[in-house]
Amino acid sequence: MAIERTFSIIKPNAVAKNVIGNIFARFETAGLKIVATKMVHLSSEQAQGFYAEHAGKPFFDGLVAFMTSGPIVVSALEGEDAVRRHREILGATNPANALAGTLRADYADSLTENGTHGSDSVESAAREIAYFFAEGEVCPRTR
Ligand code: IDP
Repeated sequence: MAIERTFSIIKPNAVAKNVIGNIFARFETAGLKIVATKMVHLSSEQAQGFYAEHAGKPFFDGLVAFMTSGPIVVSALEGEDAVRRHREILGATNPANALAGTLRADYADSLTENGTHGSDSVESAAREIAYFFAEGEVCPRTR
């Protein structure tokens, strides 16, 4: 299985619940390694740019308002099959469909305020990591 990188966001509602360490523990328990991380408070422009693929959709303005409502934690994770396994830990986008034991089952408040983000492909991950981190800020941990 290939070593991949993926990109994670702990969204404002999950940061507000004070569960950053708990979420990191779930990633680490699953064998995913944090290779970059920081807390940021997005501007509207940054949030619009990150979610550009959703521009024009009915939920876009609400999503941008939510994502700028408080600080978030952005991270790059590394591990075998990281993209798929990370999304498995997050659970379904809509918390109503998230399996018990997933982060969204535990920490989502609504479809928009669903607690966490995870890249949906290796290509998206590379783009999303580069959106927040310079190359030298990502520290490889698997050889
Ligand atoms: P993902 O985060 O699971 O990859 P996307 O479809 O890329 O899901 O949507 C990005 C984010 O936009 C979701 O995590 C959620 O916060 C929000 N979102 C997606 N679809 C809806 C919707 O139909 N209503 C409200 N918010 C939505």
